[in-house]
Amino acid sequence: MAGFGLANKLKQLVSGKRILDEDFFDELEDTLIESDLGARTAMEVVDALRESKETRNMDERGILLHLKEQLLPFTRGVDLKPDSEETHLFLVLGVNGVGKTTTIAKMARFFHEKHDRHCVIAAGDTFRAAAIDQLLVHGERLDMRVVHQQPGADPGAVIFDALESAVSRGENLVLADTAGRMHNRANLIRELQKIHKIVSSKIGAQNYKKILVLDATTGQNALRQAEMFHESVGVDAIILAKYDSAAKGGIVIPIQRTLSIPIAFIGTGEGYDNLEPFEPESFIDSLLGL
Ligand SMILES: Nc1nc2c(ncn2[C@@H]2O[C@H](COP(=O)(O)OP(=O)(O)O)[C@@H](O)[C@H]2O)c(=O)[nH]1
Ligand SMILES: [Mg+2]
Repeated sequence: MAGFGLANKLKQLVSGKRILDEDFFDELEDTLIESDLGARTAMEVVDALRESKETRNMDERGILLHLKEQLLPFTRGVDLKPDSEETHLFLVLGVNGVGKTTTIAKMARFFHEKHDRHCVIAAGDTFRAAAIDQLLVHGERLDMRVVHQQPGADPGAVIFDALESAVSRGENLVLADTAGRMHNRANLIRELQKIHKIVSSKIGAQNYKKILVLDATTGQNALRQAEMFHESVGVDAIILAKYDSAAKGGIVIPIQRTLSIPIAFIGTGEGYDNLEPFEPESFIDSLLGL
C-alpha cells in the first residue's frame, strides 16, 4: 500500500532529536486529527504516549510502535468468503460515485479466482441506463452473467430475479448493485428497506450480507454515510474504495469505534485486481509509515 499524508507528517514530527515536550504532543494530536482519526482517539493515544514511562527513551520507531499498539484494537477485518456452496447474496450499498459498481466487478473477479465461486451480478441500480451498461461491460470482460432489466425497473424485482435464477442454477454468489442517489434520503432508505425485505424472504441471514462502499477520500463524510446506512438497513461490512488516492486513511478508526462495523476490503485502483482483503496490521503500518 502507498504511504500517506499521515505517515509523512509523522516522520517529520518524530524524526531527529526532538524533545518530547508539550509542543510535540500538541502537534502530534493535531496531526492525528487532521488525518481523520477523530478527536477522541487522537487525544487518547497521545495521552497514553505522554503518560508512558518509556516515552522519554523512545526513538522514532518506538513512538510509532506505541501509536500502532494503541490503534490496532480499533481496526477489525472480516473475511467475506461464503462459508458454503449455497447461494449467497451481497447487497452493495453506498452513495453515488463511491465505487460500488467497480467494486462489484472486482469482487466478482476475486471470489471467482481466489475461492472458485460462480458469481452472478444483479444490475439493481436501475436509475440510469449507464449504470446497467457499465455492469454489462464488466460482465462481458469477466465472462459473468449479469441479470438486468430496463432502466426504471423495480430494483427489488431485478435482484429477486437474479437470486431466484442463481438458486435454481446452483450459482454461488449474487453481487447486487444498488442506486445511491442521495437527493432524496427518505426514498433511498425506503427503496433499500424494500430490497432488504425481498432478499430476506428468499435466503437466510447467514447467506446474506449488506456491504457498504465508502470513498476513502471523503473523510468525515464517509463516517456520516456509514451512520446513515447502518441506521437504515444495517451494514455487515465496509469496503473502503479509492484508498490509493486517499490523502488520509484514518477514517477507518472512528467508523469502527462508533459503529463497530468490520472492514472487508480496500480498493487500491481502478483495475479488477485492485482489491485487497483488509489486514489490520498492514493497514496501521502503512497509515503510520512503519
Ligand atoms: N483510484 C480509484 N478509483 C476508483 C476505485 N474504485 C472506483 N474508482 C473509480 O471511481 C469512479 C466511480 O466508480 P463507480 O463504481 O461507478 O461508483 P458508483 O457510482 O458507486 O457505482 C469510477 O471512475 C471508478 O473507476 C479505487 O479503488 N481507486
Ligand atoms: Mg454504480
